[in-house]
Amino acid sequence: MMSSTTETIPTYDAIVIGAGFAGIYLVHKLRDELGLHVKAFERGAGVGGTWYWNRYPGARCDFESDYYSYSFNDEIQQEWDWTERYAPQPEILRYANYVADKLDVRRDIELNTTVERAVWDEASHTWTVSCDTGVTARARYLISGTGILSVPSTPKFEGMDTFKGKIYHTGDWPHEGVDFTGLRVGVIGTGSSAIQSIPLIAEEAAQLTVFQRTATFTVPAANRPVTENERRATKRSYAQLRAQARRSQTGVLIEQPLGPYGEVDERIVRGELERRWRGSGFGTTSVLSDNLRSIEANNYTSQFVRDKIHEIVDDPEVAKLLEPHDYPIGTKRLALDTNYYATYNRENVKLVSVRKTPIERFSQSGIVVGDTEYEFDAIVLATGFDAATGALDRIRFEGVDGRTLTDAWAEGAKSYLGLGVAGFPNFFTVTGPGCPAILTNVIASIEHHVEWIADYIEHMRAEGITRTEVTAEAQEAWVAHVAELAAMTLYPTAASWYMGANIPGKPRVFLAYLGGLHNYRDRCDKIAEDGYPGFVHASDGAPLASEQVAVGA
Ligand code: N01
Repeated sequence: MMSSTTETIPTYDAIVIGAGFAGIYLVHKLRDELGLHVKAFERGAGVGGTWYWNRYPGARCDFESDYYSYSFNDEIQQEWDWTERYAPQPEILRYANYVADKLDVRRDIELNTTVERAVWDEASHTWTVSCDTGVTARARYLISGTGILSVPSTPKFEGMDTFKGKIYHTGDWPHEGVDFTGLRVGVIGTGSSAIQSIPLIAEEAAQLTVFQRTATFTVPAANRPVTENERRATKRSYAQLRAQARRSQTGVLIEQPLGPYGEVDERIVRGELERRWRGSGFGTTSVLSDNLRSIEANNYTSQFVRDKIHEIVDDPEVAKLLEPHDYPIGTKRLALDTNYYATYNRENVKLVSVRKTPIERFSQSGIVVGDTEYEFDAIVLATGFDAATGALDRIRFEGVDGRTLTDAWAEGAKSYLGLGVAGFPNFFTVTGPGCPAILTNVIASIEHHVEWIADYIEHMRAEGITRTEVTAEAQEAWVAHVAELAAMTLYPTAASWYMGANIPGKPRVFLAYLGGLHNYRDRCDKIAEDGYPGFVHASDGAPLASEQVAVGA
């Protein structure tokens, strides 16, 4: 058991885990606006989180950069110029670094440091955190900003270690880049990462073979450079854009539906789908308002995309294989692409379905499926992430009575609002399971959580509260509410990472609140206004030095 009274342990008001978009903002908010003594620990050698690790060819955001960026500081949004509608990964990483410098947060972030364990101490109402570097630190508040998609999932294929070529994972890409020129390359997976990288790998490789288990719905990104005039117009209207985004379902303005299936003239629906296909991104699949609730509506939209595949792909057999049939469109993450389906018209690209005959094993020279051995120089695993809970599961959180978070979540992640967990006092999770983040522009969700947590901490300090804990009742009620909303939709019918279904043995729980960011924000605001029902407070922890000042002030 770690001692909480050892004075040699550096003590902070707050410890932040991670220095991605959440961590950068947390350090700034808590340090510069609340005046707290803050320390962040980050596993990577740089800031940026997802955008630090996911450097595969074609990686870019798929919410417009005008929205997929911080809104809390007008100087930042006025100074920064996005060059494309959907910025590429190097530009987003430059942006994260620019913000970190501008806000001068680096001095409070310890890089190359993985938090391994965090232990709650009931006597002092503090957490003691220990890291792989041997660093130990103590704080009143512990806040995770560990990301939703930060732990790559690598299936254990037999014989993987015997393969003589190189194996890469899209979620942990070499920083020096990979030159596929003239190589025979295999890609496993056809999710968003594969869909972004396949067209670019195909341009370099001598041969590219894609192993597809589940065909994925994707719609054109219609990415393009941003003109100077557009940039100026956006900067002039940022205040309004951001306000609208905060009041929206997904933290971004998406074109409105025309109405439910059957209630709008079919020719109008079809025409609108055609129009949106040419440039509306996610809006393409929201022409029908009941697309995610009615299977008839969904079939209509799904079939529209399947027809498009046949229009684009020359070989009808390949087009047939690319047709998604295993889930309703939108119930697994929709992808946005640039030339994905057209890539299968290239002479050097081959599609292999591993739906009926799975990958049997890796050999020294490649991949074996049934009776066929495919030979490669390099294999790319675009096999996704242990989403939402993966990064938290890898840290040993020991809460009240030493109970671990992994134990608490053994039958599925449970959280109140995706912000706190019963049994883990003074621990806040930015974009934790059960909040809307997964289905939103995640930066909008991150900003909301950081601001809500900061307000709560300010309240606690003003009131002399040293301990807060989610009640089991509030947590159960929230979990039931999240599940109830999911059950009213088609989402649970898909074996998606939203359900934890991509990780063998992971309990199936729908990991997102479906009520929309706007309603969720209202709910969180009301909870704050009402004095934080659903949390119990105590004030008998010895005050930290900075708290004596705060309460006395
Ligand atoms: O991962 P995925 P991803 N044998 O889980 C297949 C975000 N993102 O990294 O569907 C064969 O979607 C698996 O097959 P199946 C975005 O939220 C955003 O692509 O399980 N195949 C699937 O095809 C996204 O949803 C952007 O049958 C195997 C693929 O691997 C999330 O990250 C860009 C297999 C994994 O797809 C994850 O996307 C990229 C096996 N044993 C990612 N195991 C933006 O545009 C797995 N697969 C911002």
